[in-house]
Amino acid sequence: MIESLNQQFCIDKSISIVAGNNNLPKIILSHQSGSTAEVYLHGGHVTGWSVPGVGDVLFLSRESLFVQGKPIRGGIPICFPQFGGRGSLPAHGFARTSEWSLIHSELSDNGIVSVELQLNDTPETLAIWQHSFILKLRVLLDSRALSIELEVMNKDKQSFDFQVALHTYFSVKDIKKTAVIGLQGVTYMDALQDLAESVEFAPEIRFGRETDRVYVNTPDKLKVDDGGNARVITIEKYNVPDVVVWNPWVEKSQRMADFGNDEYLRMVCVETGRIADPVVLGHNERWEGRTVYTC
Ligand code: TA6
Repeated sequence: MIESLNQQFCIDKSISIVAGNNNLPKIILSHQSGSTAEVYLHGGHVTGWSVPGVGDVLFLSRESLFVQGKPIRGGIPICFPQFGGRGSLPAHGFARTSEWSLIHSELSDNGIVSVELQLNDTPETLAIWQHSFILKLRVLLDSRALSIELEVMNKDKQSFDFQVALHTYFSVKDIKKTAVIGLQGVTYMDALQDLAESVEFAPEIRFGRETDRVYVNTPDKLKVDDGGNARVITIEKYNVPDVVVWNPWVEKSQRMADFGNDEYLRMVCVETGRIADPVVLGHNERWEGRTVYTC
């Protein structure tokens, strides 16, 4: 499988497919500047993004599983067609535990390296979500930016609604020296308080306990200040209104089998999605959203 994928999609010095963890097919993107990214077909899951002089930007748990039917813990899980437990599907939906197809690879004239993956409905998805769809993921790697584009198409005759999010795990040196900036004045639903609504008063969100909040209708630019590493990651989003801020802290970390007990100290999730107000698509209609991470 890997050999045939390379025959179709390999681009010398830019894109190759290798056997990743547990021999799962992994796409490696390499930019001429030295930045790299990696994407598993399993889950359409970006598991790594590294920039010279900055280091690894995404967190990946040392305990993560790489097995069929289970999500990878870390990187950029794709939540679709449901976010969290907001419905009858498995948590965060089935996209992150499905096997995606690689459909396109490209080295653009300006040096941007990109791949496109696709997930269609399958007998397994139709058994739990009776809608025909096409979900496309585009990953674009530049010298200091990683862009993630999602496109949903309704191939059904009836309308359907969905939630979608990039559940992005950022690597930080020390959560106690980390801040999320740009959400002051925004209303959030606190998942630890039965989704009770509050308004964010802090110009910088800092962490000292389990934090699990869905910020609704947020500004399209925010920052993750990884003070311990003296680096700031900028997040810019398009057609993606909501942001989730999550750190499991001590007790929840201990309850997560695929997450080290101490790993909460070195990660923060800042997730971009459409959660509070699900997208409704009619027959043949499509939705697109994009998030650009820059360091
Ligand atoms: O995005 C925050 C959240 O919904 C938390 O409630 C927590 O459950 C986290 O996602 C991880 O979910 P997972 O199903 O990947 O363990």
